Amino acid sequence: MEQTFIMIKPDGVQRGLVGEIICRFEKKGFSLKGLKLISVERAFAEKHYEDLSSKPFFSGLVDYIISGPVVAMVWEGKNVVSTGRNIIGATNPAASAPGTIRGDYAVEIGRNIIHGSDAVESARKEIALWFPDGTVNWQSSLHPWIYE
Ligand code: DAT
Ligand code: MG
Repeated sequence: MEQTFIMIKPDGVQRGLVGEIICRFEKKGFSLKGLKLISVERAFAEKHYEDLSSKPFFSGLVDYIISGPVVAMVWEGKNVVSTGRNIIGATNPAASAPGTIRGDYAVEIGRNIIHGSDAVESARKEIALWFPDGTVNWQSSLHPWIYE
């Protein structure tokens, strides 16, 4: 089954949105396969965002990600990468629809509270980076009530 990497950024943690965000993925029917509160160092944040290293906002983005602890998670489910992006909303909260996480809780692109992998391949890379010891292999007993 497909997996995605979801990270609650330092502002989401500081603002007390961890429970609310987890709740949305849980209630949707996705399964939590990995979870940790972690502070990362600059080199690690640069590795996570390496595809954006040439962007003018890169160093500010890295400063922001290392400014406090983040909640790193792996969520599993059918089409969880693209559906997870829909739950999160557009990158710029000014354009994120109401009902999405960014649409409901964020204002600025540089404080958009949550990260979600943008493709199955980047999810695989990000999960390997953030969970080098692997994730937890279990299946929810609700599975037959969520999938036909
Ligand atoms: P997303 O997080 O929606 O996948 P992205 O991968 O293009 O977006 O960019 C990663 C993060 O970088 C994004 O969440 C916020 C920041 N960012 C993106 N574009 C930006 C811009 N034009 N100005 C400032 N920050 C930006
Ligand atoms: Mg991205």
